[in-house]
Parts: sequence; C-alpha cells; structure tokens
Amino acid sequence: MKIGITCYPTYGGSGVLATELGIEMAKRGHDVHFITSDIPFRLAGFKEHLYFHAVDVMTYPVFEHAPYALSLAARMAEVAEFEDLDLLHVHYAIPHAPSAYLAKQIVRKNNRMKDLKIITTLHGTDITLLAMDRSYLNLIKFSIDESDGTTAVSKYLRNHTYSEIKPNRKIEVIHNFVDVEKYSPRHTDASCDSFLHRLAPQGEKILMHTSNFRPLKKVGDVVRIFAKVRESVRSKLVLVGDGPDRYNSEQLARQLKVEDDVVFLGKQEGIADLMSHADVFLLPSESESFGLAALEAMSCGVPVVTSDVGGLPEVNIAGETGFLHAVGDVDGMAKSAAAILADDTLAQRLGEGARQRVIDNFGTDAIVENYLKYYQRILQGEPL
Ligand code: GMT
Repeated sequence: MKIGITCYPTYGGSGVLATELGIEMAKRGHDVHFITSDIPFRLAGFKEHLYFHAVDVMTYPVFEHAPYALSLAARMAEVAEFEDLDLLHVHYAIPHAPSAYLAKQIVRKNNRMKDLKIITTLHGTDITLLAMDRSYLNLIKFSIDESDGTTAVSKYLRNHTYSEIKPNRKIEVIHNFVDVEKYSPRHTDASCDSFLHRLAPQGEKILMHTSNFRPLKKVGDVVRIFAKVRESVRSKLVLVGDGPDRYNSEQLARQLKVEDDVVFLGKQEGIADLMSHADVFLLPSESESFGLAALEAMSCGVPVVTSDVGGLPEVNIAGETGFLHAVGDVDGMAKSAAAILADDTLAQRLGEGARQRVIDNFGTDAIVENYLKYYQRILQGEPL
C-alpha cells in the first residue's frame, strides 16, 4: 500500500501514535509518506519505506493568519498524485480532516480514475473540546461524514462522538498501542541509573507523571497528590513534559514545600528507561480519551493511579493494574498511591497485572493488524 499520514509532529499522544503506526506500516513493506509541518519527533533516523514531505505555509502581507489548512490540502493533493497514494490517514480531525477532504476533491478533479481514500482518526480533544464549539461542530461532522472511514481510540470516544456529533457514518474503535519490548520493566541505562541514584540515594520511591502540561492534565493535582504521599512514604516526584501549566506547578511545589523532592525534567524523548524505574505513575486528567502515557507506564510494569474519566477505565482496571478515582479526588489518589508504595506485594501484583494487560490487549502487532485490516476494508469500498 502507499499511505499518506498527517498528524501534529510535536509533543503529544496523537502525533506519537501516528508516527509509531507509520513506522510499523513501513516495517511491513508499505510505503509511508508523512505530510506534516515538521518531522514528527519520533521519526528520527533513516528508515526504509518512510518518506517525509514538509508543508510550507506561504506568508503574504495580506494574510492576517497564514492559511496552514490550505497549504496542507495543496501539499496532500500534490503528494497523493505524484506518489500515487492509495489513502490518506489523518490524525486529529482539525484541521487535518477538512484539508484531506479538499485534497481528495483536487485529486478527483485532476484524475477522474483516482479515488483517494481518506481515513480520519479521532484522538480526543478534537471531539471532546473543539467539536463542542458551535463553530467547529458542523465542520467536524461534515469531515467525518465525508471521510471514507473514521476510527476512534476508545469506545468512550466513539460513543461520545455518536451522541454529541451524530455522524451518518459508523466509527471503528482501534485502541492505542505500545511497543512492549521497548517499554518493558526495569531497563538498565547508565545515564538513567546515575540520575536515579542521585535523585533517590536512600532508595526513596519514585512517582512519575508525563504530559504536555495542559490544564486538562491537572498537573497541580499531581503535585498535591505527591505532597500527601510524601507525608507517609519517603518518595520523589519526577515530572516529564512541558506546557502552559508548568510554571504554576513549579510554584505550587514551592508553596507546598516539596520542591526539593520534585524534579521537572521538561520535554524528553525516549523515556522508556526512566519510566521503567517509576514505582507509581499518576494521570489525574480531567478528560482523557484513552491515556497513552498510562499505557506506556503499564507496559513498563508500573502500577497506575488515574482519574476514572473518558477512556481510562478501558485501560486501567481497578485492583488489577492500579486504581481509579473521580477527577479532583486528590485524597483518594494519594491514599491509593501510598498504599501501593507501602506494600511491595501489592505493587508487584499490580505491576505484573498492568504489563500483562498491555501484552494481552494493546501490543503493537495486534493493533497494527487492526489498522491494516481496516485500510483494506476501506480500499475495497466496504460500505460503513
Ligand atoms: O486530544 C488531545 O488532547 C491531543 C492528543 C495528543 O495529541 O496528545 O491526545 C489524545 O490522543 C492520545 C492518542 O490517541 C490519547 O491517548 C489521549 O488520551 C488523548 N488526550 C486526551 O483525550 C486529552
């Protein structure tokens, strides 16, 4: 197959998922063309069957805002024609799905024989936030209806889309996946070992969180949970990522007088080693369509304490892989985290349960196979 992929190339779950999927398709011999504003951050190094096409946005004095969505559509059409793509798979509806629709019309007009198929994957806030805004609702509904296929990363997100957007098309659920070899328990890496030794010289327990620090991730709650856990368990908090709430979280750590035990690492790539040394992973989000970061931690054999919103109950099973609490229940999350950290038998059981759940349900091969089968159904024109 010849596949075009468009995603946000920066830090974030949808870009990670799209990039890993493209890499896996290329490993299976399909030609994959990334059409994005920049090289996706996990796409480092030459790999056979992988190509990158930059979207340059033309600037002009009359443009108050550079029209990225139009430049993207033009580039998609150009690449689709030149590389004879079979399908375009766009991740995150806005603005990628409307751009793909436009590209499809251009290709159709230029070459009547060609029906470029469009697949849209809904990831989360494209539906839970953007589509709730009247100005985007119609555009997103139109884009789903005009896509040849649409997938959602959880049952929750599919059902939410059905009830709030009422598309005229069936949506397929294909969950996030993780490389269980890369994200595996207790790696040894010299730089990581030295960092952890300095951070926790007395064998203090390590709590971890990674995100893009948007308000919906509730990084402030992560710090509050840690401050409570630290009252009973000697521990350290490692925060990975950056974003709008970083400054406030740093301030909060100082206010709560825990700043000496909290490390803000900022944006990091390739944190599987580090993650595999965490004792508990925290994800107290206010909204989460799936929770890829929790899945990566689980794959490393790390128990997770999360909120119970969105798709998280499809990932984290209470008492089997970790614990879930209502959004904002800092006390409940702190109690669960402290219970795990104080009881090695419980920690081991949850850690093993977490890893097993990932291996059984969210491994790369099974999920990539689901995408491949879905591509084939769409290319064969199966009515949805
Ligand atoms: O939807 C978003 O907020 C952006 C997106 C991203 O790029 O980080 O995240 C979503 O997609 C991930 C991959 O499918 C999911 O695992 C995340 O749960 C989801 N984030 C939210 O729903 C907040």
